Amino acid sequence: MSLKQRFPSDFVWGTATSAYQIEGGASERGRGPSIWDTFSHEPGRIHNGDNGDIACDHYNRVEEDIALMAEMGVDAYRFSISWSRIMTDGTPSTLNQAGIDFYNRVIDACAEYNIEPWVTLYHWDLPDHLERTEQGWLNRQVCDRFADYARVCFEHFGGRVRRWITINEAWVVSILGYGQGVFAPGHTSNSEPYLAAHHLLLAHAQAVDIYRKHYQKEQGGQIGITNNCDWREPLTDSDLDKQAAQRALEFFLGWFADPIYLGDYPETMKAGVGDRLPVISDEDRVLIQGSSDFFGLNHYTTMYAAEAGDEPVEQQVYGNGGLNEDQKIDLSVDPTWSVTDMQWAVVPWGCRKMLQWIANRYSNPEIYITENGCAYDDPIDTSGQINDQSRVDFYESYLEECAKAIELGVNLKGYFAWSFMDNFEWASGYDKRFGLHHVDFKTLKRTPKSSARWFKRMLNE
Ligand code: PNW
Repeated sequence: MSLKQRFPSDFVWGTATSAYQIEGGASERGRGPSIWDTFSHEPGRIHNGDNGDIACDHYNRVEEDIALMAEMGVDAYRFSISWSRIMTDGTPSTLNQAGIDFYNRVIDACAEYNIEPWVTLYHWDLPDHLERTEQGWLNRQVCDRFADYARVCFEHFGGRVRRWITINEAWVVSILGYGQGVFAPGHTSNSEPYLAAHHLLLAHAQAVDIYRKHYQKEQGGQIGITNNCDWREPLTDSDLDKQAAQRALEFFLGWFADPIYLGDYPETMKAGVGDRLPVISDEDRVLIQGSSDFFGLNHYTTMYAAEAGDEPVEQQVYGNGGLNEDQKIDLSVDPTWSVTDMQWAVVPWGCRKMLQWIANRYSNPEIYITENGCAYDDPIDTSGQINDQSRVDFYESYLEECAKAIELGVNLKGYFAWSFMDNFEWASGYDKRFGLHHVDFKTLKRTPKSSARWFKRMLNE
């Protein structure tokens, strides 16, 4: 049986991007700055001093890009809306028609090729005005701001968009933005991440409430949230290590998925974080619980987890481990595992175990992998080709494990490859390449890599 045949016939195959990472056109036609514009222009924040001013210039090349996507044969395209492009200062009083027109162009191009748009409302680019004047995600007011923004999107695009993702990776926003300070807005705190996360959850829930009350019936779409989680495998068979791995997953994914599917933060987090963890009030619980029509998962890698006990734990920056002093976990990797350019280990079976963990803990929800992929820098050869065999191997091996998960009863309904093209990889700048299409950042020329052709062949099998 071919790989493709191991997936249901209605399985959704797509690729993904996000606004700040690809669009450029940073101050074109009324777009206001976001916290990522400000952050990336601060010296020392981004590798090489890169920023998203031009990025892939997708703002001016939408049609070309979506034609390339269609060439691959995907069913769906996941992109995000830049909040400050459609509302210069983040509030409806600065509604920007040119911004609305731009996203209509994106949706038109999708329609032309019969590609289903999956729209993320928030992929980290908070309008800078809301950060400067209202303290961004630290102030509960942001939830109403987000709800207003979401309403405008449903109103303008909901007639043609059937899939909405409210927030992308609240964990990254909270931990990397407010804990480790490596992402915008660059704070380092051991309490702000929990407050920001609380508001991210509430903002999501308020937007969902509006969609369900005023738009869902008429527009007939679905709305959910996407969280990221890497797999945590117990280092040994000991009960302590098994508990450590479980605790790590609860601090990572349970933090956001437990309130939505089970109604409260995990007990392990309450114990580890204490009064820095906000309490979900009964009123807020009503909004949050059950607020996702599907389970969006971004998954990249796997690490071993072991009980750290009272040993001083190492705080690993860039993802690994969250605020580790609250979790007391030792993370490690097997030195035989191969790693990508992000130094993220390639462990396909971790993806299957992650899916099974979600299925077990949250009563087998419909899951969409809304991102999975890898960074490798493959050179263009003399004939102009990019032979990225390691990326092909990555996709093939992760999809094998997805197929296995489905065969074991996991309700996996779709898969989006991250990313359609090389782009602005946040603090790593343009140095890390995740694309199925190569982008020459001097000429902005796009070239399909071998992996794009592999995908096309796989989808046509
Ligand atoms: C995700 N971590 O980011 C984002 O959704 C994408 O925008 C990004 O390009 C992609 O994954 C690759 O990085 C993450 O440190 C950034 O664990 C960091 C982490 C996870 C995801």
